[in-house]
Amino acid sequence: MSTSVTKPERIEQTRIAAVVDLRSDTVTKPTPAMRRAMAEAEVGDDVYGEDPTVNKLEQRAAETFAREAAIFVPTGSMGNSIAIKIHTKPGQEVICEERGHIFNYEMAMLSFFSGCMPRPIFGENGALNWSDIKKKIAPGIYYRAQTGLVSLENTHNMAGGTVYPQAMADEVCDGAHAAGIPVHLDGARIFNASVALGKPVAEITKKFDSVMFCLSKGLGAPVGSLLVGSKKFIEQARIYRKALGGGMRQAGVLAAAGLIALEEGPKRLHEDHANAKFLADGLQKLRGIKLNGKVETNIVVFDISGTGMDSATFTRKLMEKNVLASGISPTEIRIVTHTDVDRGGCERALAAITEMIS
Ligand code: TLP
Repeated sequence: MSTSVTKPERIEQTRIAAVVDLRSDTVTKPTPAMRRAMAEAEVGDDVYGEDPTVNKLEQRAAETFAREAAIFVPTGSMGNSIAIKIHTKPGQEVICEERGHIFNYEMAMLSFFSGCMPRPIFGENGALNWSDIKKKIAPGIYYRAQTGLVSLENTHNMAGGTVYPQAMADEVCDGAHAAGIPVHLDGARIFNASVALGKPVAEITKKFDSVMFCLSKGLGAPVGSLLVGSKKFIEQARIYRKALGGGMRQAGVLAAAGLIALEEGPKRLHEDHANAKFLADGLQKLRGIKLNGKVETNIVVFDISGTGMDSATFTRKLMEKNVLASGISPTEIRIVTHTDVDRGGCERALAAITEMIS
C-alpha cells in the first residue's frame, strides 16, 4: 500500500479557541443543550432496535421528510454508499455530477462496495438537467452496462453550496422514473436548500426515491446522518449498515444531540447564509480573487489565481493569521460558515484575507 498520501493539517489544541475555522460546517462542537441531552439520553442496543432515542430520531426524520421510514447512520458517506448499493446491481453505471461528493470524496465506494461505474456529467452550478442526463443513459442493449441510478446533490458542495432549481430536479426525477431508473439525493445540506428556497424539505425532496441528509454539518450535531425512504428500502439499509460496521449499539447518546440538531438547527441556517454573503461581498472586492458563481447558502468557493499564490500557500499564510480555509484545487479555496463562527469571526476572517493579499 502506498504511504505517500497526506493527512489534513491539524491545529494544536491550544490555538483552537483563537481560530476562525471556516474549513467546513463539519467542525462545529455540540452545544451545552446537546451535551446535556447526550448525558441524559435513554439508551438501548440499537442493533436489536432497542435504543429509544435512536428510534425517536428515526421516526422524527421520517416524519420531517414525509417518508415511511428512516435509519440513523454514522456518516453521510455511509448513507450514500448504502443507498447506492440498494438501488444498483454490480456492473451498472451511476450518473452523477462531475464535482459531486459520491464521485470525488467517498473513497470510490460506488465501485468498491456497489461494483458500479460512475458516469459523471458536468452541470452548471452542480445541477444536471434532464436533457444532459438523458443523453448519457445507456441504451438497453445487452452489450452496454446499464444505468442503475441517477444521484443528485443539493446543495452542491464543491459548486459553492448551490441550490438545485426545483423544476429541474423534479424533471430529472420524472424523466428517470419514466425510464425505470431510481434517483437518490445526496442531501447532506438539504436543510440549507430548504431555507434558501423557503420550502419544507419534504416538499423539495418528494420525488426522490431516497434521501441522505447530515445532522453533523450546518445543523450542528457532533456525529450522524440519516437515510430516508420506503419501509422496504430502510429494511434493506439496516442489513448493509450492519455489514459496513455501522451498527452502533447504544447510539442514543449521539441521537440525542441529533434530535436537537434536527429540531433546532434549521431555524438558524439563515444566519450562516447571511454570513457567507457578507464574506462573498467582501472577497469580490479584493484584487486577484474571483468568486466561482453565486453564493446561495453557507459555502463560498473562490479562485485565487490572480493573487499569485497557490491554494496551499494561501491556506498556510491564512492559518498564520488564525483563519482556516480549505484548498479544494490548486487554485480554488472553499470557506464554509456555520454555527460556531459569528459575524465578528467573519469580519476577522475577511480582514485577515484582505491584509494577506494586499
Ligand atoms: N463533505 C465534507 C468533505 O467530505 C468534503 C465537507 O467538509 O464538506 N455529501 C456531501 C455533499 C458532503 O459535503 C459530505 C461531506 C458528505 C456527503 C459525507 O458526509 P460525512 O463526512 O458525514 O461522511
